[in-house]
Amino acid sequence: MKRKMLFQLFFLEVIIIGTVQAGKLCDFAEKFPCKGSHCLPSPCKGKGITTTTEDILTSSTAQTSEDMPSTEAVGSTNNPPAYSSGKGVSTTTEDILTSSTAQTSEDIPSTEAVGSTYNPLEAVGSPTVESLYTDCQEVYDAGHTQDGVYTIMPTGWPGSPFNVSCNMENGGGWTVFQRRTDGSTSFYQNWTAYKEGFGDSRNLWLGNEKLHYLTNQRNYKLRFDITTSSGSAKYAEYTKFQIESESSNYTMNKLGSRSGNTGDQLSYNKGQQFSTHDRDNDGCVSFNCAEKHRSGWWHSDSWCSSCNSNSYCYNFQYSSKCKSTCTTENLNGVYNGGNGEMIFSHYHTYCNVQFVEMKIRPSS
Ligand SMILES: [Ca+2]
Repeated sequence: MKRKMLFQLFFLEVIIIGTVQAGKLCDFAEKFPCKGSHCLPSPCKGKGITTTTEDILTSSTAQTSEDMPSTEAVGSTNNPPAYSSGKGVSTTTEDILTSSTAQTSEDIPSTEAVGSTYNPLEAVGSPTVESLYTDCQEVYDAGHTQDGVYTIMPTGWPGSPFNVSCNMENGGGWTVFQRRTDGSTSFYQNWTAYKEGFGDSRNLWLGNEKLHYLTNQRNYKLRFDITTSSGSAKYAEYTKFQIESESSNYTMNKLGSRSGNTGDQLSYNKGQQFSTHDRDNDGCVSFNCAEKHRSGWWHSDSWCSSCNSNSYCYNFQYSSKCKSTCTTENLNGVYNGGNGEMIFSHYHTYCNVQFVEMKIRPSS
C-alpha cells in the first residue's frame, strides 16, 4: 500500500514537472523547429494564436483594410455585389457599421453620383432632360452650325430622346424627316414602319409619330430640296406644315403658301390622311393609292377617276392596266424605279429624281 502511494506521488510529480517543462520545450521548439516529413503537429503551435474578442476585432480590421479586397477598390468599380461581399468580411456589428459607413461616404459612389454617371444626356453635352434641344433650330441656336446628327426631345414626346439629321443650310435649323439619295432602302413600307421611321443616313423616314410631335410643339414651315434626273436643283418652301396624330391617320392639316421653283401640286395633299399599302385612307374607292404608287404618302383622290386615262407622266403608271394618278408629289415612290414612281411637279411632272430631302423649321 505504501509502495502504491509512492508510485502515485512519483507520477504526480512527473506530470507537474512535465507541465512546467512543457513551456521550456516549446521555447526549445521555437528555437529549433522540427523540419521534415517525420515531424508531428506541435502542441505548441497554437500558442501565439488566441481567440480573444480583441484578437478577432484586430484580425477583422486587418482583413478589411489590407488582406481582403479593399472597399475602395470595390467602390471604384461600382460593383454592388462586391459591395455586399465587402460587408461580409466583417465579423462584428461594429465592423459592419464601420465598413458600411466608410463605403457609403467615400468608396461607393453616392446616388447622386450614379445618377450623373448614367445620364444619357452626356452624349450630347446636356446636363438635364429639360435642356435637351426640341428640334434642330435649337441645335443651331446653340452654336452647332454644321450639318450632322443630333439628339433632340420634342415637347411632350413620350419616348426617349432620339437622333435626327440636321441641315444647317439655307438659314440653318432644318430638322430632316425624309431623304432619298439612292435605291438601297425601300419606301414601300407598311403603316408601322412609317409610324416609327426607317432607313439610314442616306435614305430615311423619321417617322410619322415624331413628325406629329415636332410639328405640334410650335409653328413650322416645310422645305424640300430636289435634284432632278438631269441634275437641276429645285426647291419649295411652304409657310406652314403640321401633321395630326395617329388617331387622325396623321392628316396633313396645315400646308401654307409656297415659294421656290417647283410646281405646287403638294397643295392637293393638304387635308389628306396618310396611307400605306396596308392602311388605305385615301378617298379613291377603286384602289389603294399607296399600293399603286408604291409609297406611304398623303395620297389624295384628285385624279382617282382618271384611272385608265392619261396620266401626268407616262412613267408614273404602276401597271399597264391602271395609270394611278392619286398624287403628283410622290416623293416616297420607288427610287429610280422602272415605272418612275418617285416624282414631283414642276409645271410638268418630273420623274426619277436623284435626290430629295424634306425638312421643317420653326416659322416664327
Ligand atoms: Ca383607296
